[in-house]
Amino acid sequence: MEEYKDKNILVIGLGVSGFAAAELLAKKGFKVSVTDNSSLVQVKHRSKLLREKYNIQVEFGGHSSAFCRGCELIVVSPGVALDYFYNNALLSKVTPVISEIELGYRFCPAPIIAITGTNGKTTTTELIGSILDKAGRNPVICGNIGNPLCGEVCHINEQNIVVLEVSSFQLEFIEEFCPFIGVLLNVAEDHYDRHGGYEQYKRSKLSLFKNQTEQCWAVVFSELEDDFSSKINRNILYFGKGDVDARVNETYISLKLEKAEHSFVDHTNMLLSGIHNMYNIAAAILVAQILDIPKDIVKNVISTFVPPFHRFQKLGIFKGVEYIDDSKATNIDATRVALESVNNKVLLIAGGIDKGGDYRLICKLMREKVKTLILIGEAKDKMRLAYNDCTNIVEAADMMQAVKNAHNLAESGDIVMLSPMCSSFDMFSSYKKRGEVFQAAVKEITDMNL
Ligand code: UMA
Repeated sequence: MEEYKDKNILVIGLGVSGFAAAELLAKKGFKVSVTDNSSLVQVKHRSKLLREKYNIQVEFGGHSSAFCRGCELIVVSPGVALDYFYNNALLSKVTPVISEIELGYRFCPAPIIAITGTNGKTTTTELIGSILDKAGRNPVICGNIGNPLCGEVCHINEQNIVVLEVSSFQLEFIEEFCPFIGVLLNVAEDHYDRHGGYEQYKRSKLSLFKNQTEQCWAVVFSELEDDFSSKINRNILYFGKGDVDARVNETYISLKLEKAEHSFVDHTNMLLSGIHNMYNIAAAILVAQILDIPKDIVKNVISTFVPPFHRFQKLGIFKGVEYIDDSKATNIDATRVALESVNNKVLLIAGGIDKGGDYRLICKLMREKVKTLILIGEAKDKMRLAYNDCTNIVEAADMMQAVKNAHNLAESGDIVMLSPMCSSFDMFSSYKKRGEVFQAAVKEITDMNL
């Protein structure tokens, strides 16, 4: 970064990433300014802090050409798509652009384990973090999980290991970013509204491995298309079904390195459930193997690991009906996995902001498993059109109404599940908030002690 010492660096977006990037740059003595197109109270608050503490100039409520022009490096927040800036010629296309994780990487003294994939990133990140913690390896867990890498690097030293959840947005503008271990969990339809299509989305995910050297490792799901592996040059370990390094069977996970095939962990008694989580566990086991972590520690952490909230979170059973909060299912594939993980009939609450995927991909499951689909949010019309011939569909104005409908329609043995396939921002501030509102509605209607 020395080449940018006296140059003008512009941070775009003042969410948590933009704030952390600007603060890091200021602390390291760089000239930085920030622009954000909203005037929300949290943006104003962050801009006040940056001005008062570091004398950083902040523009909020819009991106003006006067403010943006003349910058010599751009640090872009993950949620910002740059098309607007180029279309309105606010930025020159030749100005270098890096993402927040690229900036953090350039100041990070510790090795990084980076976890990406369409689904399962947070669970796997937390699981790897817990294993490293129990093994005394000083993990710092950050990234898309909520706390940006830039906000952590000032406290990180060479004794730490960074466990970084990475989204496709964050990978869009990396240059040197090189994780010691890169984990690719799965790739399914998601974020087409931002990336434009599968090929671009896939390219973004694959860039996780592009700078890896001979010392680095890739931990990859074995059932991805063949051309994924051909684009990864480094030491690869696979997890999945079949004869691979960590093999997921019906009831247990086994390792190829073990002399005789036997269970490394038995997944019948774990708090993590569903086949998707077995793949997440298998990936974590391989990471632990690369880092030489004793097996008894790995087994112990896996068997006691409590899954993060709002991810296929089983809330309880009331009058024979089970309630599941899968609010984090913000794409079609995540809901596919959730439906595949249950055996009973489902009253499914879904909808929100459409992300450009093909809902018809799970028509068969809709027919087989979903008794009634209860639609909320902006994507209602598109989803109704997609599933009209698959299942009974009703609409609800809000979450309380949706849960009431589900509750009234459910019979003993059924499951009421929130698994939206969409992002939440039309009705809620985040998927977490959506899950909390769902849980509050379930609590009110059933009187369960959640
Ligand atoms: N903004 C602009 N101009 C624009 C668009 C947005 O100024 O054209 C501003 C907004 O007004 C807002 C700020 O940018 O003030 C928001 O920036 P951001 O969307 O990058 O959000 P952050 O708060 O920095 O949070 C980001 C991730 N958000 C997104 O990728 C959308 C968080 O992931 C992540 O936890 C955080 O960085 C720390 O790394 C959230 C997420 O939804 C949980 N991720 C997606 C997912 O998991 O599917 C990718």
